[in-house]
Amino acid sequence: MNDKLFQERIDAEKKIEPKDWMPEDYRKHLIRQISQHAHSEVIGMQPEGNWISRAPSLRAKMILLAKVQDEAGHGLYLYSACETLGISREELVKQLHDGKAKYSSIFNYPTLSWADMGAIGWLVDGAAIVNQVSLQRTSYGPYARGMVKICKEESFHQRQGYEIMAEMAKGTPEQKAMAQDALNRFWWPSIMMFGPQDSDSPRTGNAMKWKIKRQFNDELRQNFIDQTVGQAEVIELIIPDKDLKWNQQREHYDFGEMDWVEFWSVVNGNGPCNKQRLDHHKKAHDEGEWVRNAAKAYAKKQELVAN
Ligand code: FAQ
Repeated sequence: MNDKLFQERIDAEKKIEPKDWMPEDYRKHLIRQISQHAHSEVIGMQPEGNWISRAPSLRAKMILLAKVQDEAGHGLYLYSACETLGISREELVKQLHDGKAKYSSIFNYPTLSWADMGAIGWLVDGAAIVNQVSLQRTSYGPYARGMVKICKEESFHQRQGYEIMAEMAKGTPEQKAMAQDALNRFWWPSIMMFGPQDSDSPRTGNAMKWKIKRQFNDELRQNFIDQTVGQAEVIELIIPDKDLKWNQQREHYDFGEMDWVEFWSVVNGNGPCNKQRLDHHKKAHDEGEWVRNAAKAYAKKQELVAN
């Protein structure tokens, strides 16, 4: 196998599997993207975990608990997919702790009220689904198959978030104001999840050539906006973008300019909660060392018994 034959396989829509030959840059690109995706799922548990003990009813608490557990599961599928590329879980976590690997900018914003649980499910999971539905057709087999299962669960997450928003929007004026405030704070950060504009996205070229990404950042962002505007209208909440307007010619919504200075600042570690999120992860990882040691010792013992 060589680069040319590999590209022919990709162009023929054949999946690449762990033991197949692949160019070193393809492997590295996948390790970067899949690990960052895994870190996002796991760090993404923190903003919602903040509200488990303060959920307004037992029903709401059970649903949120299940959702946060799902995110842990998504992290595990993704770390496992990444490990098939020849890198260890320990190394991936180290890259996160050393600041070499990123995670989604969205999780560096605080969750200030119960309505934020609604906004995260509706908008953040909604944006994640748009991206991940596209990634179900990614060229690397284990990543593509992981996406299929993850998307099913994300759909439930999106609906639980939308239900919270819908309930609050038709509640008391104070509840409606909380829902609107959550939408105001989470709208633009959710739009930013799709990454930089295509003209400013250094990874897109290879990602599209190798069919790791199947759609451009701007195309996915537009899809998300187009599908979300109507949902906001149904529950009578206002999207905080004065330039948002249906464009009959394009058959898409036009929308305003994102604050790119804020985007890059958060991506580069200077968002409102970057330090808090990473510190919390490091602490939990250190405190969990005895669990990992016990699991390793148990596996070793089982091996000895078997032999
Ligand atoms: N945040 O050249 P591009 C979820 C970085 S899952 C942080 O466009 P690419 C579920 C990018 O890494 C959410 N960094 O890069 C959930 C690159 O830096 P690098 C996560 C960002 O890879 C819900 C540089 O900027 N989903 O939410 C961001 O082609 C609720 C240049 O960018 C995924 O990870 C950003 N927003 O496109 C969990 C999906 N945008 O690595 C809990 C898979 C860009 O060179 C609760 N990933 N950067 O140092 C992807 O689709 C892509 O990696 C993109 C970025 C679209 C994120």
